[in-house]
Amino acid sequence: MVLGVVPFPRSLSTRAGAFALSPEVVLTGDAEAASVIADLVLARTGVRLRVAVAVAAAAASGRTIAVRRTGTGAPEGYRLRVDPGGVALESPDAAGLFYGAQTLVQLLSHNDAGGWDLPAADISDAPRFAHRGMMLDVARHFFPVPVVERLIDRIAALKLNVLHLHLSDDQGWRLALQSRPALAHRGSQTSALGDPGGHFTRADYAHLVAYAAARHVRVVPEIDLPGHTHAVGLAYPELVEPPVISASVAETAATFGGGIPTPGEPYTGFAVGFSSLRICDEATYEFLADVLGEIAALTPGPLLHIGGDEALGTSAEDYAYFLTRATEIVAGLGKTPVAWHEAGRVARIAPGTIGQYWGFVTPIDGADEDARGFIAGGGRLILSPADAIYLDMKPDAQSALGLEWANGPTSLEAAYSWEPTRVIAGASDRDILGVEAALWTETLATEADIEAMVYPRIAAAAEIAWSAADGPERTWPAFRERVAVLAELWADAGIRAGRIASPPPVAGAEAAAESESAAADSDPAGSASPAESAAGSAS
Ligand code: TNX
Repeated sequence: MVLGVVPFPRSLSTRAGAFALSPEVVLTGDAEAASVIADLVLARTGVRLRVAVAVAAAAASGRTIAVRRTGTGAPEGYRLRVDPGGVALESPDAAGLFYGAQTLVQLLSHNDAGGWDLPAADISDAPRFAHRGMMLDVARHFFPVPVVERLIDRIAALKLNVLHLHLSDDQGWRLALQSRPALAHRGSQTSALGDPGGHFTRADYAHLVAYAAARHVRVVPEIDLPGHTHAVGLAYPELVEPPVISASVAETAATFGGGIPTPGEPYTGFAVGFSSLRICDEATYEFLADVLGEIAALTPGPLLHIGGDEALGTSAEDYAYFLTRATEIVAGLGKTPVAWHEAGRVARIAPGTIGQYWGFVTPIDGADEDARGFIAGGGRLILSPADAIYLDMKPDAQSALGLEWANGPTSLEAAYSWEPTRVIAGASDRDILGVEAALWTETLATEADIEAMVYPRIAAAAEIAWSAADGPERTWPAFRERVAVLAELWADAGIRAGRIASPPPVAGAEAAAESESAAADSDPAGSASPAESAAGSAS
């Protein structure tokens, strides 16, 4: 039987037999993790397990799921042992218990009696990379708090631990600030495609940070600077340069609409690289101190992202001057700056600045050289190769949603088939902080749009971020089979996932029989995958 476990653990072995869930099963031990498991199991199966923190109470009833913090072992790791008579989950920390709970839920399957079973198994697990993230662009289209909450739950279920919020761009400013109220007031009214805008209040943001923390997810806020700042000019025209209308800006307007950016008017098109803060004006740095200072104070996590991408109308000299000062401001606030990879070409950015690489799996145009600049400066890299894990690339040529510029369309196989240490020559595991999938939202206006683009490819990003490169089942054919099984869980949870493409036809009778049985198990090949039929019934 194929287990829908993604990301795949360091080691997993199954034995004969199963642990059957029933309302008599008692959860014992760590109270927080026990209640997480009870909630997840209830949502997945409808079975309400009892939580008895006092072990004596549980002993009387017999079968238990025993949850224990051990204090030693790999951070975020866990051991899960399932026997027909009981289940034991152990971890050194709360995050590891949380991830063990997620694995437990992925292992659940229907039994012949109409109930739910866990297969007897031994699992030992821990992550490869510390930073396992997803970026959501709430600037091109704004998404309200409940949508972001659901996304947090869903990425946490795949053992991701970072939500990077792209909070500002040419099309909108999405966080209300006490120090600069005009930003949200004037800069957040619209979205790309002329759709309605919106913004988070400080309380919304604090709520999301806490909601994420409860699921072992840290929020990394991004204010994109010095480009991508047209919306700043709606509030503070004196801080921005006039738009630079290049041939590519005009061409993007011709292809996608949205017109030519005009000072003082909201921009609803898709062009990039036309806006800039005024680099040589001290008022700009007073603005940065206010905005970054307030966001740093609202954000408990260590990272603060200042963008730095596509400042195409800014001279190299001005760009370097700006990035030096902006990263120093962030460091002075006690945070580690993060910037897109272009900033790695600046000689004097704050030491330890983290670079986020958005070039291709096989770098072009010196993007790898830029990325190595961060390592030289004592920093590390977050890898977001655009032709693999930019989730806004069309998943297939027929998709009405998404863009294609990064060698798109990007299949699930392309999202899975790359190795982090082989992207930037000279960057070893130690230089790589982690992996982040990115969802830009120029073409995405609704939660259903998000789901169609995020799923199933986010599962590929999660496995690359978590599972060892040479780990068990860390191959495309094995991953595809597991994802097809996991898609049933997604469909049951109401997620309107994109479809999982059919495996290519296989030659030979033996192979054909094998592919038929795989189809019967999980229907990865059928035209109506579980995920797809969920999409059908929901729309
Ligand atoms: C590039 S890659 C961008 C974004 C766009 C995205 C669309 C990067 C750091 N910037 O501004 O939204 O492409 O795919």
